[in-house]
Amino acid sequence: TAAAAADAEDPIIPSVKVDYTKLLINGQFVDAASEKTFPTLDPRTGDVIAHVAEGDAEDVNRAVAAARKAFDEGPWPKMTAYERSRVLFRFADLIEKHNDDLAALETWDNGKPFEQSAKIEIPMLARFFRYYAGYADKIHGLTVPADGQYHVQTLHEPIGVAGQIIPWNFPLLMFAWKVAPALACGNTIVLKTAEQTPLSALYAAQLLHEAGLPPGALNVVSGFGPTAGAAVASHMDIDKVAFTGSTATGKIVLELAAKSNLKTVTLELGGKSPFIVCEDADVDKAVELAHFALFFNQGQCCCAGSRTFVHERVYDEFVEKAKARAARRVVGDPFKGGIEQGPQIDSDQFEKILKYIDYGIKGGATLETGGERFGSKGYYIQPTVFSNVKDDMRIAKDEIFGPVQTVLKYKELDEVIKRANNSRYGLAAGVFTQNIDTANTLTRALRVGSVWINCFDVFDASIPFGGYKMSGNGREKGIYGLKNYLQVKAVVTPLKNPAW
Ligand code: TXE
Repeated sequence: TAAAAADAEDPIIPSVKVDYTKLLINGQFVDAASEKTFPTLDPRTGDVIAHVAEGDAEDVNRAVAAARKAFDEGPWPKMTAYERSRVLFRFADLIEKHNDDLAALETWDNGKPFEQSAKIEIPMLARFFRYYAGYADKIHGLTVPADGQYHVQTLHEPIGVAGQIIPWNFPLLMFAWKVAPALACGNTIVLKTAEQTPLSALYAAQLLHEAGLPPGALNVVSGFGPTAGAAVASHMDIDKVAFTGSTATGKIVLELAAKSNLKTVTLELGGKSPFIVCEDADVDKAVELAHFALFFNQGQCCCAGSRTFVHERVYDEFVEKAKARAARRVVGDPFKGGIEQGPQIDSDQFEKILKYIDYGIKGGATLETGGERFGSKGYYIQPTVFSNVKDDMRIAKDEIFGPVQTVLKYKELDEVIKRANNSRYGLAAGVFTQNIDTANTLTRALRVGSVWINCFDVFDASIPFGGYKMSGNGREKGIYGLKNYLQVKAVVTPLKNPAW
């Protein structure tokens, strides 16, 4: 079998060197104050890739001091916007030059297919920085026609020191979503990467300095959530915190921000996004798109289409074909060509997913395919499909964050709208139909931050992304993403000669 074949071969060792493992504070790579390190693991085997400096509260203090100084004294926020944009453009060029090394680090630390890293994610990283580089010198306020004899203008200013806490599922794209708009607006940053994937951000941050970023403008602290992450969220000298991760941790971040200095908080949290296949759907196309919507990135997407609602008229055919498609999914060493699915990120997530598969079976859903680990080492899981899923089952309510598709049957449009909206989450939705009226109805009725019609996971830099309900607040990407990093100052001057 494919599983046996995967086991028989040793994992491919990428040629990239792991050069950067220390904390990046004030433009220098330094050890943690405690001199502690932690291992970052290869999800294909569980073997150690490298030992990385483990930052905690004291290192966050040092990083914040550097970011504060770089903000208050410059040069970053005091440089002309054009100069700032040129640094970001040069960084994008360097990303392209180092595409394959960045992609190799990303795949090694995360387990995602190398082809996905090299052909999609690293090019998108460059694209994001170019997108926001273009904004840097086009950010400005308004002249406001207030009542009375006043000249009123707004100044759009950077907020100050931004704390950013990111997850492990798209380490470099999360770096881009956070760092690019913050720098474009002239903020300085303390970035806390995920403990599972510290490597690629350190490499990228080094390139950003090579592109001309002054010391202190971006500080990167690797480390754990309850120590380094909590220190960022509760720091008195951080002006804003942006977080992407689980809803449970998002609540903690918001609480820590409130208890400290009321820093503004933007949150991009979990989801349980509906993917709705209407009765007029071309079933083959719907199966393929629903498969992509759920299984992409090992199912580790906040917006994964993880509740596949299928109209009863096409349900049986859909389930048969979805099962066959999942069974055909190519799982294996992500460094090999043609691989669609690598390992899950770590043993915690691996165990969590297997536990949910068990809930599915015990809860009475029908296991159509998969359901077990793939191979015998590393964190691989078989692509899994459940049919006959009911709304109140745990697999239909909770974020599984793995390669587990749950298929639910529906009859009426009103019914599926209610059921799709009956979730504490509201991140995204997929709609598959040829009927414009159905598409328009669903678009307006669904309480979610993104609706993809006959497509899914379209992540262009210009398109805003964020959640309704417990999927978070604020929008990242596009022009909306700038708002998170700007203060608005109203400036009022009496007019001396009102007649003019
Ligand atoms: O998330 P955490 P985990 C979901 C997904 C997954 C689950 C758990 O369902 O199975 O969350 O994953 C930092 N103060 N998502 O445990 O804890 C942490 O170090 C400050 C959805 O990895 O949210 C990391 O940098 N920070 C998701 C980041 O928070 C803290 C992406 C995310 O970790 C902290 C990832 C604390 N007390 C998981 N505790 C998405 N929305 O895309 C942890 N962190």
